Amino acid sequence: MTDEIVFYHNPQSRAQMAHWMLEEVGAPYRIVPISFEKGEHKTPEFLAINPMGKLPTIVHRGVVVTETAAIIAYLADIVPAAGLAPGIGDARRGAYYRWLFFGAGCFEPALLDTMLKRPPVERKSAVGYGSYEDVIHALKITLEKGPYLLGDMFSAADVYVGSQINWARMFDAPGLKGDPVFDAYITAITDRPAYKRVAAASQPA
Ligand SMILES: N[C@@H](CCC(=O)N[C@@H](CS)C(=O)NCC(=O)O)C(=O)O
Repeated sequence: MTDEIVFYHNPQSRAQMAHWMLEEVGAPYRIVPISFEKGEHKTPEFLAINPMGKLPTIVHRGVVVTETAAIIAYLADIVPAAGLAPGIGDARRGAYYRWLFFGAGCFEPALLDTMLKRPPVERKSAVGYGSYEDVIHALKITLEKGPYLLGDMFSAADVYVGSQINWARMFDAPGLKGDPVFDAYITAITDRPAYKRVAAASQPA
């Protein structure tokens, strides 16, 4: 896997998660900085690549990949030597999919609804994520066994879901800060060299 990945990036965005993953796998990539202020994500050129006009977006071997979870899972697959996804046929692959999809389908909307103070829905049973509290509980009891979402194996699911937990804690989302389980988890994943490289690169000069 030597072909360069083109990475449309803005550090003030979900693209940080993809950046961390790019560093984890060590694949060659080239950053194309996208300024939200200048509206570079809504130009005809960029919309031709990602009609949503959103980041992160990557292009690899002529194929566009959007959606943070998909990008992260794709990167794990194209660099199997990085060991960030259980192989097909490995039972842990089920848990791996579970947490990636949970991150995109349950945790993210629960988090956004909570942070944006949207009124709670009346029919929790009809809402995919149930309630914010249910989502946090599901994460917590899994990480209690830990140390990672897949037990002993750090995976791309931790890059994705862990990034979301980390972000949520920075903005004081309920139930995540000052909790020993989440504290230990965040300490462990943010201690990774790839995470630190991206964090250092994102510091204002
Ligand atoms: N579902 C997408 C969401 C991507 C997204 O909303 N990105 C934001 C930045 S965090 C964005 O590009 N916003 C610019 C805009 O929509 O104008 C994903 O998971 O990657």
